[in-house]
Amino acid sequence: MTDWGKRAEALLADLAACSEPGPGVTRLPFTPQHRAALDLLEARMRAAGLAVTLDDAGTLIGRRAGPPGAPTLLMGSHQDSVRQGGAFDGIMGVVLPLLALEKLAEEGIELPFSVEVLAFADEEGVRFPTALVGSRALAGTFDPEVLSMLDAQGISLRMAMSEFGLDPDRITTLARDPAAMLGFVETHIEQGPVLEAEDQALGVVTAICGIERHQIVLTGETGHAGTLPMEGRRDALVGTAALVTEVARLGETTPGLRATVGALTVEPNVVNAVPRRVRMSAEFRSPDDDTRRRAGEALHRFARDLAAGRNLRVEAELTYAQAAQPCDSALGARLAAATQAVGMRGLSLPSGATHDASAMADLCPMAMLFVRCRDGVSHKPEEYASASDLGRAIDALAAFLTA
Ligand code: HGY
Ligand code: MN
Ligand code: MN
Repeated sequence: MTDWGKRAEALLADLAACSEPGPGVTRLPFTPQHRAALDLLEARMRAAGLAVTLDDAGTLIGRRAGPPGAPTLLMGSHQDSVRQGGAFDGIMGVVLPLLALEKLAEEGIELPFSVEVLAFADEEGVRFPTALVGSRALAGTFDPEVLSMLDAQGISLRMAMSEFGLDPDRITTLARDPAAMLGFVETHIEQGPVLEAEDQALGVVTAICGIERHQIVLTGETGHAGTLPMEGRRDALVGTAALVTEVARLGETTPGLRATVGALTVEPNVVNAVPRRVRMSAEFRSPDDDTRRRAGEALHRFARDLAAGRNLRVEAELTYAQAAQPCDSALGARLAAATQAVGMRGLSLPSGATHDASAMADLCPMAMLFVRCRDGVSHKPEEYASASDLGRAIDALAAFLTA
């Protein structure tokens, strides 16, 4: 009797090694680590009898064809990680449906439709200030403008994709025909504490929160830390500190809003000079889009007033936005029934994290299966899902495919 959870755990461990050195997993898109993960996945997909292709958005596609003319069910998630992230976020959603197909093949079960397992290149938006490149390509909502966006080394997304062997100018030809799609099902570690608190291995997602990201740059004047008088200083970091506190205050006082400053760069960033320029990120998330937008607008107003009061120059830009996205209730109900078929209660819950599924909703009905997450932690090396929960998810996906 195959222990599918152990098989998944072993493959996820091999994929976790496709990482930059350091704690946890760091696998950014269009990098040698990405290529190593694709090589591993391609070999496993071919061994499972899938036809494998890499599209020009960098999405690896493993296809099991159904009868001629049959519609296609899309499954999958993202291969990329955050920096020093976990071994399950994203990549679990590629491995589990792949092993569910392996399981059905071993049991000699044919499906009346085609299935594609997708490994999207870039969901996190960590390397480039954009995200969901692959899922938006399939949904036909990809904006070629983002190809000019630069990473921290000044490499454009276009350049990174071309050097990865892709043709970025063909991304807009990748849109799928909605009429030929049955739907998209994404399996993902919960990244939160609910399933663990409810003692459930699996749950079905009701909706994916909306998100927006801002970049704010404050510019003042540097000077000698020892000789420049405190009076009249134009210290960009002191101004930024007030902004950071305001982001936290917005999050702490607005129901249903999560607010985070995750990235900060200081120039000249030396102990004995007054900071001249500071760039900060600000991220707002909410299941309600108006709540999120109001927070972003309030922060821009606060930044303008603060800069005027401290004689600083301010540049505030909304760099990314993704609307909240309800999951398809019919597809979700089928997924919930499949979890109950493997002994779960069929719990449903919202997602505070964003996912490729929110982009895929522009193509076809989408649903998400969550897998329990130890201590609810994610985006850190301690992220963990047990082999038995992985096995339960594979059983549920197999039940879903054969329902
Ligand atoms: O940030 C998120 O919610 C996702 O992990 N990209
Ligand atoms: Mn993810
Ligand atoms: Mn993530």
